[in-house]
Amino acid sequence: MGLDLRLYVITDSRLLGSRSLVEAVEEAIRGGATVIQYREKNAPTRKMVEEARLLRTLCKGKGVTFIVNDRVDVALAVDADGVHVGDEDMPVWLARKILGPLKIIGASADTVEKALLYASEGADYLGVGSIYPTSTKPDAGSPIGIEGLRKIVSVVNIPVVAIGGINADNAKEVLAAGASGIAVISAVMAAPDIFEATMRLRKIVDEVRKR
Ligand code: TZP
Ligand code: MG
Repeated sequence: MGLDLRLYVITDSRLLGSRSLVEAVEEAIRGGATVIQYREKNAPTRKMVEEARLLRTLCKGKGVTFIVNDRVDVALAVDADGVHVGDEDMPVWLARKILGPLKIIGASADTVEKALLYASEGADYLGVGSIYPTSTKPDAGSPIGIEGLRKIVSVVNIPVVAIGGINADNAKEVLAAGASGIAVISAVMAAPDIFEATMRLRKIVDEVRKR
């Protein structure tokens, strides 16, 4: 399907300060994000649909994949490219039943067992982590580290994007462990210059993947 997971940038409205969500995503796209995930844990559905629709349009114009976190209904409502689900969301098999074969479904996995289950249920890719400690997701559980990532990559036959505490200093080792890409929140959304931060990460990813 041509899914390019190299640099998977996730929104977080709490980290934006005076910047707007659209502005932040525009900058991330300009800096080289290959996927944008709309992640909003505390907004009314109406607001989510409105914001997701804006980002959907932005991404479509730039050929960037657009994924909605948690919410199959919001993904459907704005015709997103797909949805990302975790343990407490719609099960992967049911999201697949609702969205059909053409939408992208990503699933979060922090163990080999979950990774195998979600792959068997029809996930297109896995978000694996937290790799390192992170303060962005307080309930992320203990970091699984590079070894945890390596184990999961070795047992599944779908691409893995690594998440949790990833930044320009550790991105290389994550990719070297077999991740198809890196997923970041604070490294981009909390950066003083979102464009610059994204471009820096994209350069690192492309350098590693060249070899
Ligand atoms: N899932 C596992 S860790 C995490 C999510 C959503 C948070 C990642 O945020 P950051 O700021 O890139 O560590
Ligand atoms: Mg979720």
